[in-house]
Amino acid sequence: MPTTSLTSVQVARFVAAGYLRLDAVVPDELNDRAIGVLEAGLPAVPYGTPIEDAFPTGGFTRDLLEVPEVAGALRGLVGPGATVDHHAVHVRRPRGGEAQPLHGDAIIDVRPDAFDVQLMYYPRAVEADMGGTLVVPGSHLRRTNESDTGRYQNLLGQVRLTCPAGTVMLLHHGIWHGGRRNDSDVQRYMYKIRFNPTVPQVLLWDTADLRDPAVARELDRRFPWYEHATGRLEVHNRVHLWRTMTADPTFDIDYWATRVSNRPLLRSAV
Ligand SMILES: O=C(O)CCC(=O)C(=O)O
Repeated sequence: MPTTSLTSVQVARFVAAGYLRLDAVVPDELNDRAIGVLEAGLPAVPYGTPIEDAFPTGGFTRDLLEVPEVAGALRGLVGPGATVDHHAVHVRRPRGGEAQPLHGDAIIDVRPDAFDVQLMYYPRAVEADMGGTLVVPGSHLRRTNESDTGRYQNLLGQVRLTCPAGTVMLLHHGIWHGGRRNDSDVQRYMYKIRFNPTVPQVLLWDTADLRDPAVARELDRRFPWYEHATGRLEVHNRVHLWRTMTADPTFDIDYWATRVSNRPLLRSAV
């Protein structure tokens, strides 16, 4: 199966923002096929089912996952052998639905060394008034409990997705997001699949640019809604995730993680 690998800069962008966008990567033929499939609905997949068993060869979902950009990005983030957590079709009827409160898709999840990836696929273009998924960049490492963030109506720098047909987003499971009301006359389709890793999420992408200074620049990125002080904690948390994902316990940005792990007593005992 041909794949298009992610670079280290792209993975660092995911670690900083909590999501990656792959605009218009799914061919029109598959986008057209998607509409009938999503309208008809898809059978539930039991938690933990391997992709090959959940989505047989030649079926719509398998073809979607084999689009080279999608396959490469999934492999880079969640690795080979990922299993399916669940999948769901989200259709927002014209002039229908209510704004979902901001939420993360699970309970508080404090795993320091693993994350699930949620794929969101949009077979048709999403315009500004269609209730495109709202995401809050950089929110994924601020551990919250499901919809406890629902009281926040708008955050500076939030992204209300607009995109061309055939766009796929891959999101860290912790990202704050929510579908919005569809104020247009056009149906909005979104198909979501959550994947669980079964291998350590370490150096799974094309690492040729691992030492590129652009990697640290991505990881040091601040988002407009961050408080001055807590924004530093977000960078600190990313440093830890990057250390895990690169098996490099020395990686740091401005010594944020090094400083708070300096234990003279332990050092002198060695
Ligand atoms: O409809 C959407 O765009 C998002 C829906 C969603 O992510 C959810 O229900 O958790």
